[in-house]
Amino acid sequence: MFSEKVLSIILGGGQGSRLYPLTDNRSKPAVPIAGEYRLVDVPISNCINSNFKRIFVLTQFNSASLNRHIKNTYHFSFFSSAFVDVLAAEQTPMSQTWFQGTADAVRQSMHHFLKHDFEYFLILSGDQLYQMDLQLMLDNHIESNAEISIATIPVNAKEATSFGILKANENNQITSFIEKPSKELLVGWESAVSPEMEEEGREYLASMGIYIFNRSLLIELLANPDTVDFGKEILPQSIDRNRVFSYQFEGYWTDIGTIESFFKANLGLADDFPKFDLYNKSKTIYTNARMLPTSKVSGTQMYKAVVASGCIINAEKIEYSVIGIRSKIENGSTVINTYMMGSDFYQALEDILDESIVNMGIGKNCYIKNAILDKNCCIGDNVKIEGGPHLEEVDTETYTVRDGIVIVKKGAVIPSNFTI
Ligand code: ADQ
Ligand code: ADP
Repeated sequence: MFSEKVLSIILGGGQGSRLYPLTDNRSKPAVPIAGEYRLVDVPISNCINSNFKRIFVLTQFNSASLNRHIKNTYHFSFFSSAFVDVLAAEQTPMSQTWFQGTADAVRQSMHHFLKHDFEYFLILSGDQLYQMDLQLMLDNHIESNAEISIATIPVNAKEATSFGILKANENNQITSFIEKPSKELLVGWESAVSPEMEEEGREYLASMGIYIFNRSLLIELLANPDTVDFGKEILPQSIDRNRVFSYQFEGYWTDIGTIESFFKANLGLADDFPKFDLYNKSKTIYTNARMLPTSKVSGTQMYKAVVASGCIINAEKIEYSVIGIRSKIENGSTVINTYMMGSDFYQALEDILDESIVNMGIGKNCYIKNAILDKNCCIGDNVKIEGGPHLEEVDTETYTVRDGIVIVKKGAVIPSNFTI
């Protein structure tokens, strides 16, 4: 059984331009993370672990890999009404445009939601890494007699300008809210926080972009077609009119909507004690069970390396890196500070033996540092890729440089002896 009270809606992404080129030919929820998962597995798993098992994923465009991933991964019992469904922006007689923003995405899909019985909408962002018991948030919402609840987390002044910032009274009722304030506007928005948070300089209460709305209230608020965004319109306008409460969370939570934060969060899994805990049974992150063979490693020095299933690794050295499914790395190569996403399939033996083809994976005697290698990359022999602040931002057919990180595009062929 699962909670009948809640319908979960995951905001799977707008155009995803901040994660370009990873979102070039897939929707944002389908972007691979942590060697064998997809971004969307995180909010879906949080919902499932909280016993909320009716889940819609809203996305700006339909991508084959997202649909395949959801279909292959989330099977519920034949007798259960649990589901995970993808809703892509669609043209209907009522709406002929793409989603204009987060609230508009929910409005345009409302006819799908209202076919179900539920009391609360749970709205979640699709590009965050965290593990949270959302049932506790619902309990708090009900106990406070709230109409809207916002999950919140203390952040420092630098981060505060990228989030919705709020102030709450002693009962946690939110009294004011400002979306992404400039440094100047932030003055006076500090909140009383726990001594631990204060010590870390985290004195601003930020919205985590996770909301619970009473069903009838959200329907009413979205009836106004001028409201396009939750952060910009719906929430600031509701503070004075409705009972809006803060549900404070102090665990690990990070937004991975940019290349830099995405890169850091992935490599963070190679830490001795990763903040995102993939080893806790009650917080399992689910993904496609691919039945891959175990990984095979030979002659490689590995320091803080996370290696997914199905890899064949003969590299010289792998350091502080995440190596995704079905990756192949040949002799003499060094991989440092790199997220290699892996491959969708194994190459046929005749292709591997064909000397005229650059094979999938990393060839011999390469040096790869500060890079993201998207899936199915073919990197020849003696290739040097070294990201860092010395590199200018560029976008070529095979790679992009952003925030000093080299991103080799999906399926790109980098010929032998190439240097970036
Ligand atoms: P942002 O994350 O900057 O701030 P936004 O760009 O609206 O806000 O994205 C929220 C979520 O919705 C993301 O997962 C995004 O991918 C998705 N999304 C955006 N546009 C969409 C669309 N048209 N269709 C479907 N999904 C879409 C928000 C809040 C802040 C809060 C931060 C916390 O506005 O107040 O602090 O989240 O990360
Ligand atoms: P995973 O969940 O394992 O990452 P995806 O669903 O993203 O897998 O992609 C694997 C896809 O790759 C499958 O749809 C499969 O059809 C495709 N594929 C398998 N073999 C090949 C091949 N030889 N060439 C191109 N694509 C392939």
